[in-house]
Amino acid sequence: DTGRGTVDRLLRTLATTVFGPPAVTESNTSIESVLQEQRVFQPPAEMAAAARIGSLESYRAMAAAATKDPDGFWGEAARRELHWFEPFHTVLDWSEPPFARWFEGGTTNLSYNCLDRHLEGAKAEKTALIWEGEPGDVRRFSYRELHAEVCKAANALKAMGIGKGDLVALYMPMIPEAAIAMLACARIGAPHSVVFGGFSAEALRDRLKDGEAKAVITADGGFRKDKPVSLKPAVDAALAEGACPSVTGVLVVQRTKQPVEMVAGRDQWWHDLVDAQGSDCPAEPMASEDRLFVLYTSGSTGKPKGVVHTTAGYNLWAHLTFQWIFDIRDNDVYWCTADVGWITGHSYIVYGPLSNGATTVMYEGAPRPSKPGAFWELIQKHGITIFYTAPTAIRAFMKSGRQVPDQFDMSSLRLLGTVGEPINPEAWMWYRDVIGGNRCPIVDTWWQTETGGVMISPLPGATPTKPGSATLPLPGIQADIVDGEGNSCGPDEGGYLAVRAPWPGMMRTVHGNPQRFRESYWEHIRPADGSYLYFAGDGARRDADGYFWVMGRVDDVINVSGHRLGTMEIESALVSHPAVAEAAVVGRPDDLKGEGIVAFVTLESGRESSDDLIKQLRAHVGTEIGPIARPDEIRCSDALPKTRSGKIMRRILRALAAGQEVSGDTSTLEDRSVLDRLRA
Ligand code: 6R9
Repeated sequence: DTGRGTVDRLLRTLATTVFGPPAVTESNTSIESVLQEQRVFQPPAEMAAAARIGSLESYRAMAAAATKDPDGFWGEAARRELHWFEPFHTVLDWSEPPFARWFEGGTTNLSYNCLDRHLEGAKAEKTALIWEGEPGDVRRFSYRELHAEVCKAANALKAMGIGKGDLVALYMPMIPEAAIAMLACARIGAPHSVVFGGFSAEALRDRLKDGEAKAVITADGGFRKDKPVSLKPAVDAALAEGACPSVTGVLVVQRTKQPVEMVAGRDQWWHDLVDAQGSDCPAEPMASEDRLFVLYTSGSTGKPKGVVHTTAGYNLWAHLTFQWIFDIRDNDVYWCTADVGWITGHSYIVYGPLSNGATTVMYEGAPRPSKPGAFWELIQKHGITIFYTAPTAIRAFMKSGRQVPDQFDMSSLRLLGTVGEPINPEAWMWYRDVIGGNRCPIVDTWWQTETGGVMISPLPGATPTKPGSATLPLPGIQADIVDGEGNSCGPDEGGYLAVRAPWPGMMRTVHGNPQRFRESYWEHIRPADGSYLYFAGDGARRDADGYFWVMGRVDDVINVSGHRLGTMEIESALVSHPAVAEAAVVGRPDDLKGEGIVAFVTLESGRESSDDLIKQLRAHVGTEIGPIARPDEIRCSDALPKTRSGKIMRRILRALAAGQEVSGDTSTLEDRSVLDRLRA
């Protein structure tokens, strides 16, 4: 059902889910406060004067040119911004939608664009990467040094028998070797698949199997909240009993010096193999549409899907968007706090910054009780000028109070960014005031794993900002708010966020499942004119100025602290426990995490609910998926609210989980007494 009524209902539920009353400020953050948000902040005049795109008029002119002649716009950008071994002959082949082919005929290499082309002249000695470990150890790499390290790692991969087209999985902490390994894979044309280090052995195994990975790069462990946390044992568990026969080699970085078992003939130390290699390894010319990486993300159904990105289009999009949204300057020191296990780490820690020859900062740690000011200390210490983080982090900082950041000198900052979830106006204002000293513009960037790079965002020298709005689509992006038939919605009418035309950074397919790619993104909404429209899975509205206000997911995906999780994934983890007969998982508003996870379960007959069992179930989800997926609350009951056709009525569960009145139609419930028992 994609009718208007459903959209409106979902948007209303989402509005309270996402912007639900927080305990963090005195003012009441509610959907009303977002709807009534009137504040507008102009770009600082000096920034506008120096910017590549320095006014709303130049942005509009650029966007209009891109709409009028997309091939001309993208073709010119690709020729200007990337190095090509062979030029492309076709900008876009959209003859078999939704399968796009960009820059056909061309060959290029992402690792070359990120490294080799910066080696001429002074840039070679510029700092490419500043890394700080949680214990405070610092490593710096110039572009020349990073190039040498990447070449050595690429040669090591070759020595392991990895070649063009072989998938390499990375399961790593936030250490320089993670970025080096990604660039080494790209260099030899071996697509990588980075698996977030917080995922469990089971989750890793699923991804290794689905991607038919040939090798795994990992570490003994990493530091988290002042403790070493192991990684290698999870790799061993994932590979145990021949579960992943495609994997022939494991490369292990020594980070924490925890004891690890090395399997003879399979496992090798990075410091043995990589350090012995030569520092020359020419970048492999890759066809534009050669697979660059696979990154798994949660959808509304079944197992996580492997989002496939390809070489040239992704490179161009990460490069251009980074240049536009941060209006990057040669002396900027840029820091994005994401993990390389997520798309934000791919596009905006590694590829976007390096492709632009910028200085990127990578931090292994997180703010923690022993160091609540860890982030601000890093900004002060490294003179960071651009800071990019998630709303969930900002809300946590708000809660602990401004006295923490106020102890640090953050006058080096000139620009702030947010990503991952909607930001409530109060958090936006706090960020601007306390972190940005009321001086730095904020770019609230809306995008997804699937879009490769940012799609909707202010340009810091051009776009007046409104707290809580991601503002306007980037040039070339035909974003729209539509109803179930693909008709554009009017001002302030809620609808689905969609994109009407292909763009270079779009995902190309779901690994091994093109049908799922079609169904998940292109078949929900079929406009009458037969055109293809990308369905993002988010609900949003556009105000009278054309500004986008993203509300959150309209599908069964929940966003916990900016991490995407499918409710179905968590449900199947729960029902794989012998005590559980059936499970339904929903999100509920959480003032820090955006959404929390609530699971309703019915137990197998003969099983009794107890604190101990609940604990076991939480731990079980942790083992099946990872600690981030553990429900905040598990409620046992003897039945779930279902329609007569047997569908679980999640709307009711969402209301119950949020402690709200169950409103709307409940007449389709098969057994109304279930509701009373659940309430009790
Ligand atoms: C980059 C990233 C994508 C989902 C997306 C949306 C939410 C991301 C947002 C935002 C509102 C923003 N999202 N940025 N919502 N405002 N600025 O996060 O990718 O992990 O794939 O998540 O995150 O719901 O659909 P991914």
